[in-house]
Amino acid sequence: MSEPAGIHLDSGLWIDRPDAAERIAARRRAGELTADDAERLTFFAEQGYLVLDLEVPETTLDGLVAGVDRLWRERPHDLAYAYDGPARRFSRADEARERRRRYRIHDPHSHLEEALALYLDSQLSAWVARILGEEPVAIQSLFFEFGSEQTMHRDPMVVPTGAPGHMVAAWIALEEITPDCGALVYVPGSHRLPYYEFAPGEWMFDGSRMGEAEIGAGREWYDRRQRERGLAPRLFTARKGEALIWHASLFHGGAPVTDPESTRRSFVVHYSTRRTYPERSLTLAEPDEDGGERPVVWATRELVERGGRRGFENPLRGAPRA
Ligand SMILES: O=C(O)CCC(=O)C(=O)O
Repeated sequence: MSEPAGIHLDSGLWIDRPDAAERIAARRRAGELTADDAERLTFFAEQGYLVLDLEVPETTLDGLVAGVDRLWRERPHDLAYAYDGPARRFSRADEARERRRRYRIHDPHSHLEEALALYLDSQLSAWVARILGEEPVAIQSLFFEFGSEQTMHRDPMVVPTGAPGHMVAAWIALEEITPDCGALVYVPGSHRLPYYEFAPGEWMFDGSRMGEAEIGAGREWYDRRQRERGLAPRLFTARKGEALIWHASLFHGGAPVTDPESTRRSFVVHYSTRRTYPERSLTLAEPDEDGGERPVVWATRELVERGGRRGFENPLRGAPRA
């Protein structure tokens, strides 16, 4: 039996059209882009990522890291974290057991000024706007203290958006990132691959209906596609303050942590197009009456704004105690 060809995810965004390179050249001729910006955009269109030196003060990066120590002391009930499972309120976190590799904090921009500054950073936002070709909106932030060891994936497989493929993400190094700390791993050029069909017509992974069998079959299918095209993974070993911006469809994940003493402090922002993304939601595992847990969806339409740049508020911000 021949293999399924996969699904083409039609974002409708200019960067995904076959004439993207010509459009960049035309905008360069019209003086709308500098030579450097045109070169970087062309690289992004071809490779699916670009690396930037952020012009943020070091105190912002260090302040965010110090702020996370404070969050661990205060454990706010209206902030979420996840450790090897669903997101839960920080007030339920157990530092001794859970402050370790693979944990993350969701939307710390609601509690830390430095995280908000990066969430709405002007340089990142300008690049994301250039890539999307329209007004972006930051939709979520994540803080990682250690390597995530996250499975290789493409964001549209797991993160819903209003329009297919309307997403860009930025990964910011809050300290020097070495190869042994479980650095971000990505596959240049993989954004142009078709999508595996987990079920007929479905490119998203749905954990309520799918499991290890679908994950394994998808991994094999994608591995073969990458090998056929000679695509190979690369580690983002970064300097403090460097950021990698990736295309929605770029394969990425967390490399294995080989130095158990290492940290990998990093901050991630996901963006979509403001026009197509009206509401942000977050599902938490909340305690139920029987001593178990039930999923509760928190949603918000509230935006935070700085200098005309917008992002969604943490949906849990200001929530009453559970
Ligand atoms: O930081 C990582 O290890 C992975 C982050 C990631 O996959 C994401 O935020 O989409």
